[in-house]
Amino acid sequence: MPMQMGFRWYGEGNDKIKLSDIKQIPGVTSIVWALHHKMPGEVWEVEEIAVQKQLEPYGFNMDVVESVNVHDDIKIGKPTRDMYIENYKTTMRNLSKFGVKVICYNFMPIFDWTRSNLFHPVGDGSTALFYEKNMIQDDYNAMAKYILDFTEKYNMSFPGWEPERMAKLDQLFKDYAGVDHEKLWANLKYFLEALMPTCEETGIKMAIHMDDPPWDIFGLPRLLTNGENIDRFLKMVDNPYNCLTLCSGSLNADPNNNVADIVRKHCDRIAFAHIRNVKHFPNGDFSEASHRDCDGDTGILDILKAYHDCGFEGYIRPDHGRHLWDEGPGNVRPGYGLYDRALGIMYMLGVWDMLDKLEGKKTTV
Ligand SMILES: [Mn+2]
Repeated sequence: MPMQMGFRWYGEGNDKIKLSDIKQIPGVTSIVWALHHKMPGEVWEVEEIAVQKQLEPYGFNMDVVESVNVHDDIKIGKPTRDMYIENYKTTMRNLSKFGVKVICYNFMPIFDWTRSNLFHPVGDGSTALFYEKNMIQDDYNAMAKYILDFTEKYNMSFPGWEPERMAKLDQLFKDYAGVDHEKLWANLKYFLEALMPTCEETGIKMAIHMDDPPWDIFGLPRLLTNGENIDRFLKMVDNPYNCLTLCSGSLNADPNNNVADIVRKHCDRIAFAHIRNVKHFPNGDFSEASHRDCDGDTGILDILKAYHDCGFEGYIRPDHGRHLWDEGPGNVRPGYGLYDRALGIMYMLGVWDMLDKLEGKKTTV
């Protein structure tokens, strides 16, 4: 099976982009979706999942879910984790009834992706997500307030930034007080070992997303941060269903990470590839950039070549894009506009098609 190109879509009524818009981007086969109204730990019911059959008339598959979020009790290792793991298994079995093949998830304590500015000028009139190192130091409440004020003002929700959870931040920090790196590794192992039989039963791969940014923030441990820790993760539960969502932009926020090398080393365990370009500044700040190789420092061409060389048969999606033209606060999900992701797809498929051609292969969807 050839590589499949995906596009993340937040669902009817929750995303201004229409499926008919996405249909006009050449080469997209897969809508990367989720039930965004579900809280971490809740079972996704069959009737709720069935709504996604709306993708079928457009010829899109629903193979990849991003994300089924993991309840904090599992990450902390509370006794209640077993109940939440059982719920997770039920969700997997329900998803498998609709042909889902990959679940993307993450294991970051409390906070999901973290940025200091959602609409930072890139310099050409567009804006992008930005990380100002000095802004993300001690005051987690200030950072959370910036994100939540934004979501409230524009009446949107971000996965991983549920207001219900964020309202209990101080309590969550207390709950995580004893969870250091080793405890978090052990809790991740416990979670995955419990799920592997259900993966084998349902054929679903669990694909962990890299931590974004790939370093500890606010004193909270982060694990999926570099090549060495990825090696450890894959060995820890050495099962073909224990896979990666290799996010190039998350990893390359640390310029010491060589994403192409990781692709070559672990291609068979990468179920899902996020391709995003990042531009670094000397003071440690970084900005997200267009997918064009020379617009950032991530090595997009090397990464695509690595996937192509190893015969990658998983799913690729453009990760975040810039906000272009009329896209701005209030009419676009930060990082998830239509235009720059569409441009990113065309750039990636252009590279991919040429690599196919150089090998004498016929270009396919
Ligand atoms: Mn990503």
